[in-house]
Amino acid sequence: MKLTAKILIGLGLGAVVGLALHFLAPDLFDTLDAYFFGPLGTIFLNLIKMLVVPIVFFSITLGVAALGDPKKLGRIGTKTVAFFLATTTIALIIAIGFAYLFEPGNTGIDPSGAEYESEEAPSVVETFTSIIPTNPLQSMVEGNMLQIIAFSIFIGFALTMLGKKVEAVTRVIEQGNEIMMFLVNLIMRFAPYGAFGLLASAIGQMGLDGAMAMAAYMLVVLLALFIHAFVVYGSAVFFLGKMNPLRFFKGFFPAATVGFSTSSSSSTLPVSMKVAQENLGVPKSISGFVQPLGATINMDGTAIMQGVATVFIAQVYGTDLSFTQLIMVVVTAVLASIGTAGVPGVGLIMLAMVLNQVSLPVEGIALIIGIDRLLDMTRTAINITGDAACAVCVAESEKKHGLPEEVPETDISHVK
Ligand code: DAS
Repeated sequence: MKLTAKILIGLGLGAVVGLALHFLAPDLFDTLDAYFFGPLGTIFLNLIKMLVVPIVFFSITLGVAALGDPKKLGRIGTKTVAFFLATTTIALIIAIGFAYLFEPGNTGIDPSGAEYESEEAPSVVETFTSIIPTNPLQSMVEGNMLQIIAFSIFIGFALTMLGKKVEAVTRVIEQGNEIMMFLVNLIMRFAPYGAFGLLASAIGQMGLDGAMAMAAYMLVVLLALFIHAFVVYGSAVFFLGKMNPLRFFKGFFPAATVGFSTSSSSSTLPVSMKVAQENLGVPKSISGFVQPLGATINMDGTAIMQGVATVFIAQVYGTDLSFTQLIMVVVTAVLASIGTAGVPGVGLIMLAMVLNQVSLPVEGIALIIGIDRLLDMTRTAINITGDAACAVCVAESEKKHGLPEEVPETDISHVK
């Protein structure tokens, strides 16, 4: 049976078991969650997290080195960032439009007693100035993705400019990348079990009672997420990527299920890249540059949640947002998504930054926090799908420039 089918079965079983235990045997659920579901999900999450830093370093370094010509790096970087900003802005317009159309905040929800302690969000300026690492090894130890990406770009650029002088180092990095991809294959065999544990734990803790009260809000977010994915990404891969959208969504689906399970773009990165390269034919040099960057700075799904949540909270508190304020929501949410790493729940933390920008009570977040985990799963799957869509479009656009040389694959067929 295909791995995707196994992961879907793991997800489905996890949801059913978690929900059943939540309603029928909550005490048994607590015990199972503590000693089985939780550890099972955490082991899977940690296994793929283990590969994130080395994979980001190897893939971006090789991606930049394989691009060869620095002009190519500039061209690809420009296209990538332009795609990210455009799709995130469109995502926010869809989100805010739907929130005004369906008015989920006008369903008689009482905001009294809502309390939320917002965490300090990094300012936009410090987000950009802190991209250059003062100590690259410390950045790797701390998992500071933007700094690791910046350092990798510099190393890749140096490999290109020094060429044969450093071919031994280039070879070592190529082999390191192959080792990482081998390990991804190995770990993915555990994905169905990890997905089961993560879903059983999340659904079992949340139940559906919280969701009913927030049904309107949740449905508007989910509708905006799927419209954005199928309409915006579907159109982009069709017109720009010259790819049948059905092939794109079917091909990337295995990675989307892992993103849904883990609620973390960064943790899913090894799988996202493997799937984009193997199922969508994205060259390693493009995938290795676009997807790690996207997992860190491109979060359309998160921006959609922030757009809907801001209007929802304004509606619940009876506040009318002016057009200028809505523009500020779009700008702040786009910048907020750049500053956030792709880890579970980070979108909610950045939502506080957006609410502050338009002087809305941050306490409003308490109204939606209960069901945020389920929405986080869905928006993470959309976030990484957007990164893959960008990689497909950039790869197609580079064909007329002559795609960069492929990094030769080490033969691991004896392992598969
Ligand atoms: N979980 C985040 C991600 O990994 C998204 C979010 O928190 O909104 O993409």
